[in-house]
Amino acid sequence: MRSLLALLALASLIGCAAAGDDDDSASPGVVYQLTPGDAVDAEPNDSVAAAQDLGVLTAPFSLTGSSLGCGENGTWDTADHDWFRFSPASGDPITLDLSMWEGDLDMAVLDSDGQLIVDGATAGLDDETLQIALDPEASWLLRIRCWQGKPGALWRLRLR
Ligand SMILES: [Ca+2]
Ligand SMILES: [Ca+2]
Repeated sequence: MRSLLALLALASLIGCAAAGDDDDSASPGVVYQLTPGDAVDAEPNDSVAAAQDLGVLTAPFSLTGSSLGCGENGTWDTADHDWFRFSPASGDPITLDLSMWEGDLDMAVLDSDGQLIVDGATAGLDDETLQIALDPEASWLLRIRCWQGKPGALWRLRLR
């Protein structure tokens, strides 16, 4: 699965000559590739019902993936939604850092009923950070989706 994802990411990046993201090193001919995290975005995970179960997470932890599609014209219709289910190892505050390449991604944490707890959406291409303390006895949902950018936009989430 990991090699497939790497291949997909590679395929989507080859030929992307325009440097339109927040990575100053972006230049034609450069192929971006992410070292897979402790867990990797596995499609299909496009709904709460299909959320990928990450189990109990202990910092430091990393999750990598790609947004196969991004939103267009102010809607999410064409965006790849990536849903994950997890429980923190403790009730201590955790920090979630989302780094992204080739897209403007948003992340949010929701409760198991799908009620929004915290939304990290900020306009623009800056990386996003959330700090939150969650009940370890409950399970929580993490949603990552691409508002605008290139299909195949890569992302890395770090839990610390
Ligand atoms: Ca995805
Ligand atoms: Ca997905």
